[in-house]
Amino acid sequence: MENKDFSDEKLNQLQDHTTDNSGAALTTNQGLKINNNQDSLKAGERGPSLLEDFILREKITHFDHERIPERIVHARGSGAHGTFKLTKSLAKYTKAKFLSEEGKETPVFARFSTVAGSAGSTDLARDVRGFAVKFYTEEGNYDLVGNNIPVFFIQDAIKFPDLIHAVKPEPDNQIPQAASAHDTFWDFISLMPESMHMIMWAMSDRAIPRSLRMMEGFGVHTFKFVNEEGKMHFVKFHFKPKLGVHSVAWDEATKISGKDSDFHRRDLWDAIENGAFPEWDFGVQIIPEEDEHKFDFDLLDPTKLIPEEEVPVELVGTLTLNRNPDNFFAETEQIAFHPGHLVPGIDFTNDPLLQGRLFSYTDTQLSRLGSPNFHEIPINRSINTVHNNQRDGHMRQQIVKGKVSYEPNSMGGGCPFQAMMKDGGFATQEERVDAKKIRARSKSFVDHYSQAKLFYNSQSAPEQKHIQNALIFELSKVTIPAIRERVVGQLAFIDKDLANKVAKKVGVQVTKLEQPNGSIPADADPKTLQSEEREPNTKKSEALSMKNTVKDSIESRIIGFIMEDGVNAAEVNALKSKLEGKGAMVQVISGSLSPVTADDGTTFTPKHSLTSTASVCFDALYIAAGKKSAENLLDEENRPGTLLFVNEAYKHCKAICFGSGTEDILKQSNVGSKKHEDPAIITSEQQNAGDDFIKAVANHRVWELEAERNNPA
Ligand code: HDE
Repeated sequence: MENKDFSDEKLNQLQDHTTDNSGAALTTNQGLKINNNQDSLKAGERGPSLLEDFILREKITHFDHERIPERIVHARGSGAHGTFKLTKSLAKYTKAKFLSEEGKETPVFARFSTVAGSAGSTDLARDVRGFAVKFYTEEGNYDLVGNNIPVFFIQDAIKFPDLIHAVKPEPDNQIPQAASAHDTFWDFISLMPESMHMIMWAMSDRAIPRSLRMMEGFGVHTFKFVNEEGKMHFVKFHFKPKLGVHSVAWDEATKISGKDSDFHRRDLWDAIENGAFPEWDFGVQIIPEEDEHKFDFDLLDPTKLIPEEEVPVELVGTLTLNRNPDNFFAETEQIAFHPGHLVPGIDFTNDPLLQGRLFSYTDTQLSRLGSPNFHEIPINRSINTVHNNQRDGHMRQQIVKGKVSYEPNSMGGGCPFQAMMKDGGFATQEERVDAKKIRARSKSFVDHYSQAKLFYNSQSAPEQKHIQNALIFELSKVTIPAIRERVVGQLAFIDKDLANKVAKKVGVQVTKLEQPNGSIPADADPKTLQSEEREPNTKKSEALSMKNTVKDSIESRIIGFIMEDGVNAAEVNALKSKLEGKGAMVQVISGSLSPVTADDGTTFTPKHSLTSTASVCFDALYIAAGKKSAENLLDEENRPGTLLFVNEAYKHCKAICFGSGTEDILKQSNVGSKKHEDPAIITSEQQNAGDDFIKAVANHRVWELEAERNNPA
C-alpha cells in the first residue's frame, strides 16, 4: 500500500463512467435504438401528437429538467484535472500521506471561480477568485477550498449571508450583475470595518487577473497539521504561480468583458490543450503551537495574513493542471468541495468563519445536487472505496451487499469496522476547551486597520494608484452620499492621502468616524472594543506587491501579429520562431480572414480580423515588418482598426514591437508622441529587437509609464 502509485487512479475511475459516442447508434435512456429522431408520433401527418410517444416524452422530460441550481456564490467557474507532486516531505509536521512521501503524486481537480456573478457572467468582473483544489488521496478526498486573496471580508460566519446579499444584484431589480459597484455592497462595507483589509485587496489589481494561471491561491484560514506523534503545528497554505502574478488594466477588463467574456475560461482551456500546463508551487507557513500568541493579531482571525517576513513560505510541492474535463457539467459543475473534507494529519481551527463553513458546504449540495448521495457522482468519488452504513436516498448508486446496515453488528462480522488511528483512522486533534457559552467576539479580533495599512503601504506607486481608481470607480456608482462618506471615513484610518484623493473624486468630505467598529456585542462597552489605530509589526511586505512577482517567462503569452498583404516573410518568420521557441503563442490578425500573401509569395493564415477581436485579448503586439503591409494596414478600410489596436495596447502599457517599414503606423498612432524612454516600445532599428521584445513581454506591463502613455500629446 505504502508505495503504490495513485497518480492515475482517479483517471481510471472516471473512465469507467465515461461514454464515447463514436460509431454508436442513437438510443433512448433504456438502451432502445431509435429509428426516427426527426418526427414525433402523430395521428396522421397533419394531426395532433400522441401522448403514447414515449420517445418524445422521454426526450422532452429530460430536457425540461437538465438545469440544476447554480452555486449560491462562486457560480461562474472553470476547472481542470491535474496532479500534485510532493517535492519535500512534511512528515515532521503532518501524517497526511500525500504530504509525507517525497515524489508522491496525487490526482487533483481544481476549480477557479468568481464570487458574485451568475454562471454566465463575465470572467473579468472585479472580484475575488475562488481557488479550490480536490486532492484524491489514498486516504480519502482532501479539499483545499481557498481564494486568490489571503484574507476575507468578515470574521464570523454569521455575517456571510449579509455580505453576499449586499454584493449580489439588488433584490428589487437584479442590478448589477457580477459587480460590487453598487449601493448595497458599499452600504454594508461602510458599516463593517473588519472588511477594510480585504477591501484593499479586492480593489487592487488582484481582483482582475490576467489569467487564472497567473494568480496565487491561499487557504485563507489557519489550519492544523498533526504528525504521527500527535504534535500539532498551525499552518497556512499557499499556491504560487510559476508564471508570476499578473493582472490586466481595469479599462481592459471592461473591454474584455465585451469582446470575450469567457476570456479566463478560454485561456485555461487553450493553455492545457496547447500543452502549456499551468503550474503552481505549493507552500506552507508553519507555526509551532507554542507560538500561537506571538503575533500582533490572532491566528484565528481570517481578516489577517501572516507576513512572509515573519514566517517564510516553505515550498514543498507542485500543482500541475494537465487535462481538460471531458464534460463541463459532469465534472466542473458537479464537483462538490468542502473545507471539512479532511485526511488524517490535517485538522481545522476554531476560526469562527471556518467553523461556519463546515456546516454550509454539505448543506448547499443538498439543494444544488439534490441528494445526500452527491459523493457518488464520479467527479466527487474518493479513490478509496466507501464503506459505511449510510443507505438509500435519491439516486443511490452503490449496491451494498448483505443484511447489515448498522454497527455494532455480529451478522456482518462487525464490518465495516472502526479503523485504529495507526491504520489511518481519523481522530480529531484533542483540544482543551474550558469556556463560557457566549455570543461575542474576541478582543484579539478588534484591530481592523493595521494590516490594511500593511497591504496599502507594500504596494508600488502604480498599484496604489489602481486601488485609488478602483475605489473612485466603485464609489462613483454609489447613489447615496452618506455611504460614500462613510467608506471614505473608513479609508482615512488606513491612509489619509488615499481617503482625500477618493473623497475629492466622489464628492464627499473626509470625516473622522466616531466609532470604527461595526460588530460590537450588545452588552459590551463600545469603547473597549473599538478598533485601535495600531501600526502593524511588519510595516512593508515585498510579497504583497505584484511588482516583485516572477517576470522571467513569456510562456503561453499571446502575441498578436498584425499584418496585411506584402508583409516581409523573412523578418516575420524569424521573430515568430524566436517567440514560439520561448513558448509564446503567435496569432495572426489581418484586415480580413483571407490568407495574407507575403513579399516572397508565401501566405500566413489569420486567426482573427481587425474587427473580430481587439488588442485587449493579446499580451503584446507585433506590427509585422514590410512597407507594403504597413501601407495596407493604413488604407481607408483598415486604418481605424489598426490604430485602435496600437493605441489601446499602448494605453494598457503593453509591449509593442514595430517591424521594419512600419514607421508610419508608429508615427500616426499615440506611440508617436512618446517623450520618454519606453522599454516596451521596440523598433526594428534596435540591435536586439527580438530579445528586447521578449524581455518586455516577460515584464508583463510598464505600469510605471501608465500616466505618460495615457496622456499622449
Ligand atoms: Fe465559500 N461557499 N463560504 N468561502 N467558497 C461556497 O459551496 C460559505 C468562504 C469558496 O469551486 C458554497 O459548493 C460560507 C471563504 C470557494 O465549487 C457555499 C462562508 C472562502 C467556493 C459557501 C464562506 C471560500 C465556495 C457555494 C462563510 C475562501 C467555490 C457552492 C462562513 C477561503 C468552490 C458550494 C467550488 C463555495 C459557503 C466563506 C471559498 C454556499 C457560509 C472564507 C472557492 O457553501
